[in-house]
Amino acid sequence: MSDKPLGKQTHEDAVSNPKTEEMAKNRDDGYGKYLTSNQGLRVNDDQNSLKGGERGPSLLEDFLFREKMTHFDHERIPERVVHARGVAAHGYFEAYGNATHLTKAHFLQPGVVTPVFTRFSTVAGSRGASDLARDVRGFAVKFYTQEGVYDLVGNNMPVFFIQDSIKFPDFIHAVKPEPHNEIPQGASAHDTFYDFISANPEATHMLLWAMSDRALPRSLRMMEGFGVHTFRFVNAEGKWRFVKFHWKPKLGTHSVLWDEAQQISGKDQDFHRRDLWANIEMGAYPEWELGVQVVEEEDEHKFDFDLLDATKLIPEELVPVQLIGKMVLNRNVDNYFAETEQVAFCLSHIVPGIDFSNDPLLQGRLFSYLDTQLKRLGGPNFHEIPINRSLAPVHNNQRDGHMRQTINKGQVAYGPNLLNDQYPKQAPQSEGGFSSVYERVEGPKIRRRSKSFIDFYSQARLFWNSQSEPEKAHIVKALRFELSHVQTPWIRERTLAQLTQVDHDLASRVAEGLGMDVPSTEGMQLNYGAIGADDKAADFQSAPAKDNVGSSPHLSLAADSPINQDKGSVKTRQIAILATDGADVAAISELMKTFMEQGAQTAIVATHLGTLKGKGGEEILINWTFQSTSSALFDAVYVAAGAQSVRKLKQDFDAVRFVNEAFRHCKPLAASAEGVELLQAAAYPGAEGILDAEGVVTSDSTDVAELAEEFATAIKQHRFFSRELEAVPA
Ligand code: HDE
Repeated sequence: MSDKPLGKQTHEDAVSNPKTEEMAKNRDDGYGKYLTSNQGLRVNDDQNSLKGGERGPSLLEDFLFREKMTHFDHERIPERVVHARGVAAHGYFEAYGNATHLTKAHFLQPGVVTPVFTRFSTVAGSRGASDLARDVRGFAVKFYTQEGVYDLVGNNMPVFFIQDSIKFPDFIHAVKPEPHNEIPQGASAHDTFYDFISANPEATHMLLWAMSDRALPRSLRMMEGFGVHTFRFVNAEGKWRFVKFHWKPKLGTHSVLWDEAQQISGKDQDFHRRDLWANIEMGAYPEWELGVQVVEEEDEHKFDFDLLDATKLIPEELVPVQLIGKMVLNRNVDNYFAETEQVAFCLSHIVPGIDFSNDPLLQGRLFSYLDTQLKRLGGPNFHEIPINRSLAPVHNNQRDGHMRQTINKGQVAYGPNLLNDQYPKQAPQSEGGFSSVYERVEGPKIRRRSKSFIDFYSQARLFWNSQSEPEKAHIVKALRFELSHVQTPWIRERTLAQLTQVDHDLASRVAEGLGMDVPSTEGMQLNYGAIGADDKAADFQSAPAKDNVGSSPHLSLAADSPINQDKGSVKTRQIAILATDGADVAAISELMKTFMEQGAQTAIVATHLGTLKGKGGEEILINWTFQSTSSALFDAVYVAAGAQSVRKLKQDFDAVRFVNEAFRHCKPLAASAEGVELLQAAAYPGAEGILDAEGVVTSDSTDVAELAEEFATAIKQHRFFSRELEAVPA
């Protein structure tokens, strides 16, 4: 066989990235070149169309005009029906080499480094929606392995709204803008979504995730990823085990508050996209570790939930996550459309050593992704688009179709053939041929939900129990916000009825905000979702949540949660320095230097743009004004010393508001000498105790060394929710 054998790829190879090199022939920047038509004809005048007379009609003969305009008219392709808004980057995956006994997948063998392309997305909004919508985030990774493309198409939440893929079109129709008026954009706070939720209790667990802080990531670099379904690992001996995939961010998992999210959507709706792009550009490459939870085949039924049910997770306390590799994203795309828009993820892109399970949500996805690419990218040759091209050689008897790139030689396009000595030939497993796991399958042909899926509330209660008090308060506020936007009273009531099955306290806190009572569920049919017309509804009614579900600390984002332990860092954190003319520039410079050395990023926010003139005549460049930015775009705020500067800031309502909002959003704050006065000025209702609050660091002195250390410790904690007050808008 002439194909290159599977070799060991070195780390250096992958950082220079074989996929990046492979795509080189498709790149063009036009710099230093003449303008041409698509046929290579040099164009002499691209400013004027061909006309009959200077003021006369345009001529049909103008082939240059027609080519240019036709291409423009055809620039758009359908956006993804879900996950339309996304951002992606290149990088590499490095296997730790400790999974050899679990899987024969080559990219997970010791020392193997594989190029990847990773796309993050929101689900409901269209391509132009805000990054900060309350939504699930897609987390899709394409591995260009030496055995072919492998796609791990996951989300930032480990469960899903529905159990059977046949319900997906209904669920998406319910969450997307309502069809009569196309309102609201990228938001779940509307009647059709909650009508669906209130009739489909299988969605309750995921609803709580979507209402939690997980739906508002601080950064795409600071969120977990999950394969959601149970998959299988198959080792070289053919032994298989169930696995769940996890991505663990090196920077910890952090979120913003809903009030902040709404402000960010106004000030910078590209906030996440910009944050990912900027950090990669400045070399602060985001990293995640890939982990697996492994369940032996014989343990399939040892849990009180079904491993094939995608509305359930395996608590990490029951089955710990083993880390088996890491991903680094180290290069931005050259062209958004060619790469991020045209990348085609398919669950069916799999490699030997990994296999599917019978999860009915997964099985339906196996159909949908290929199907959707045919429509979106226009035909069956989308695998030839540079970003989708496999690094492993492709040979088969598939032919033709729109925009075919490969020039297949020879008279034979079928198998078996003798004319071409059987080539391209089927590969034995020993040569990397993919073979599905051998499994006995039997059962009646039946459309029915498995009874083992019908506990809709216990894991929702587990999630609720696992949240810290501030996180619980955020869920309550989110549900109050969402249900306030629902116009139909009985939809609110039915949703409360679902919530009360999870936890009475949760339901009554939400009800209080809505000015309602928690409804009695007596005689109410809570579930319409898993039932065919001839099924008995009572057979599919979930029991109430189990009493003894306990809690899973890994599900909380609190600073002391196991998922954030030892991950506190000031790296890539954005610190606003509030100062204006007359400020202590020497101290500002020292603080900036200290934080930049630790990998944080600082920006001076002042009353005007241009140069700030310090009290001793020194000058420093200003980055933003109070009109052009907002504290919502920063992680922490420092007010510099300097009597004249602070006096001006105190007179500027936007500067005062900047501090007040940062405080109410529970962010670390610091101030030196006169700067403390601005904090005091910002102590209007709801922030009276500002100077004594947790995470507020002040110093009488203008010496910033000690203050910077204490401030850094505060920034590492991300937020101080203990100071969260009722005054913070929902
Ligand atoms: Fe998707 N999903 N999905 N999904 N999904 C798509 O494929 C679908 C589900 C996810 O960055 C579509 O190329 C069905 C779960 C991501 O390009 C489509 C079901 C999870 C992305 C589709 C699900 C996901 C998609 C639309 C229920 C987490 C964006 C465009 C059975 C594990 C990938 C496209 C990218 C995209 C179908 C549920 C993740 C229509 C039928 C569960 C990250 O094929």
